[in-house]
Formats: sequence, C-alpha cells, structure tokens
Amino acid sequence: MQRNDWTRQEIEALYQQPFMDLLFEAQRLHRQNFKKNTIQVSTLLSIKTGKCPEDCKYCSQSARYDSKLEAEKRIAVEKVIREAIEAKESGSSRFCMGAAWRNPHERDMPYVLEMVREVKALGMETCMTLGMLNASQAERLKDAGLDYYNHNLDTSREYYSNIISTRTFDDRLDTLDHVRNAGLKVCSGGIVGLGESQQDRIGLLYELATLPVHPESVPINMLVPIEGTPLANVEKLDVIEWIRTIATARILMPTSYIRLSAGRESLSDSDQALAFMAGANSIFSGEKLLTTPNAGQGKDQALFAKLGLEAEKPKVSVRETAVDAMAG
Ligand code: SAM
Ligand code: DTB
Ligand code: SF4
Repeated sequence: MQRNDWTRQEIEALYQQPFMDLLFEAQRLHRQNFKKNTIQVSTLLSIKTGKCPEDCKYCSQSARYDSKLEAEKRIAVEKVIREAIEAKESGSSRFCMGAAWRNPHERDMPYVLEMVREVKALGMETCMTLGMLNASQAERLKDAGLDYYNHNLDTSREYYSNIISTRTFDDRLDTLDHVRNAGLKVCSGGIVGLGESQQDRIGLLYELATLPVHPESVPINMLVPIEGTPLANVEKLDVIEWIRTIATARILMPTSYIRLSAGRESLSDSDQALAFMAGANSIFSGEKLLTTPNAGQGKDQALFAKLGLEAEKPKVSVRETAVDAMAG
C-alpha cells in the first residue's frame, strides 16, 4: 500500500530520528516488501556523450563547463547491443542507456526505438534517460518495449534553481507525467552533496513520495565532483546523511527499488553494507557509469560474497533470439 499524502513534518521526523531506529525501521519495511539479501543490478551505457546544452552544475557533460570530457556522437546500435550482451553475461538484469540531450529530437527517435527493441529482445529490462520527453515520444518508447524511463528531480523545489537554470522543476514533473501516462515505469530520484541543506534533502524526498504514484525506482546519487564544473570543490557530504536519505526513501516508498547510485566508488564496503541495511536494493555495476568510474564487477562480486548478497534475476521473459545464441 502506497501513501502519497506524507507531510514535510512527518518526513523530517523520520529523517532525523536516531540513526539505529531509522535503519531498523527501513530494514523491517524492506523485508516486508522485497526478497531479503537480493540486489537488483543495472548496467549503464552512454549512447551520446557530452556537448549537452543544459547547464546542470554537477555535470561533466554540459557544454557550458570545461570538464575536459571527450564528446562522442551517437554510438552505433550494434555497439550498444554488444555492450548489453556483455552486461547480461555478467549478471545485470537491466540495461540503462543515457544520452546528453536536453530532449531527443524527432530525428533521434528511429535510432533509440531500434535500440530499445534490440536490447529488449535479449531478455533484459530496458531503461533510457534522454532528457525531457513529450507525450508522443513516451508512447513510442513504450510501444518499442521500453520498461523504465529515468528522469530525476535532482533536488528540492526550493534549491533547484541553484543547480539548473535551463529547465524548470515543473518541466521535470511534466516529463514524469508523460512517462507515467504512457504506461512506462518511472525511475526518478536525485543527488545529494550538491551543497544543499538537510531541509533540501527532506524536500526532495517529499516531492518524490507525494507524486501521484511512487516511482518504481529511486536512484539516490551522491555528487561525483567533476573538475571544471561549478560544483567541483563543494564540501563532501557526510556519508551518514546519504544513508539517512536512502533509509527515509525506503520508509516513504516501501515498494520502490532504492538505488545506491553515482558516488558508490567513494564508499567503503562497510558504508555500502549500511546503505543496504538502510534498504538500498539496487546498484549500477560495471567499470563506468556514464562518464565517471564505478566500482568494477570484480569489486562488486567480492562485496556480494562478503555480505551474502545475490543479484536479482531479470523479470522479463527471456526470448530465445539469434543474439542470445550468439551470446551463449
Ligand atoms: N541528460 C539526461 C538528463 O539529465 O535527464 C540524462 C542523463 S543525466 C547524466 C542523469 C542523472 O545523472 C542526472 O539527473 C543526475 O541526477 C545524475 N548525475 C549526473 N552527473 C552526476 C554527478 N557528477 N554526480 C552524481 N550524479 C550525477
Ligand atoms: C541516475 O540517477 N544516475 C545515473 C543514471 N541515473 C543515468 C547516472 C549517474 C551519472 C554519474 C556521472 C557520470 O558518470 O557522468
Ligand atoms: Fe545534460 Fe543531463 Fe548533464 Fe544536465 S545532467 S547537463 S541534461 S547530460
């Protein structure tokens, strides 16, 4: 059962309670709603990198900052499929494709639709993050077999304009509406460590937990500071605040997957164990996120073995395809 009428006061009280009580309640709800010791694993691939017209102050891909990132045009669909096969073989159940666009242009649609069809045919769950979508684009992605669309609120409504000026908080809510109305699953979360206050983290959680339907997937990123961006030297957030954000998200949205997302590279094994205790049950695997390094597969396998965790099996039915045969 979902509650969408949370008040900020209630969320603040949950967030600020003694840490052990917060973790205990989050883990209790986690076990009520999910298979214990099981983590959903996704793999990310950047299908178009850099030269983005938006001005998100945290991002290596914005054309406005000198982040020294090498831009790359749209990569070939065949290359995406090879990467997806590799991800599947290494135990990933979802393949998430991201593009540094404000929004996909109409001329990009045949490209992304073909990609969705082919990745889906491998028996993987599909996810895309391409910027803003209109209703028709969301519907066509759904028809092609897309499962999830990622579009983050990023931070609280109040702090938002300190971070992004080229699209509004309401633009983001409109895209989430189109995604939901098209019947796609929603992946939406945010970033902590942007220099925001605790009230802003509570504000972000409030916005997510009071959406008409909770996002099925909630990534909680920790800023990966990028040289050349305005947030390059922002003070690092205490990990306990990140974990409080995750645990509160778990309590507010008990049936959503909560993803320990960007920034995991900088966490120790014991920090990650705490995040899983707090109800995080999804990660990105692989050496790279979109443009920044991530804990590689070897490290994650060792961590899973140490903690007795296992990767969740894909939920989509596996279709025997020629590509499957190639992979095997
Ligand atoms: N361009 C698309 C958009 O912004 O909607 C999709 C890709 S964008 C990179 C997806 C999300 O990644 C952002 O909304 C942000 O939450 C997260 N992100 C980007 N750069 C980050 C960084 N340096 N540290 C942590 N999270 C980051
Ligand atoms: C999300 O919330 N985190 C992922 C995914 N959605 C697309 C992206 C993280 C990007 C981290 C910075 C980078 O690698 O460029
Ligand atoms: Fe562009 Fe997305 Fe980066 Fe913002 S977060 S600059 S929209 S790639």
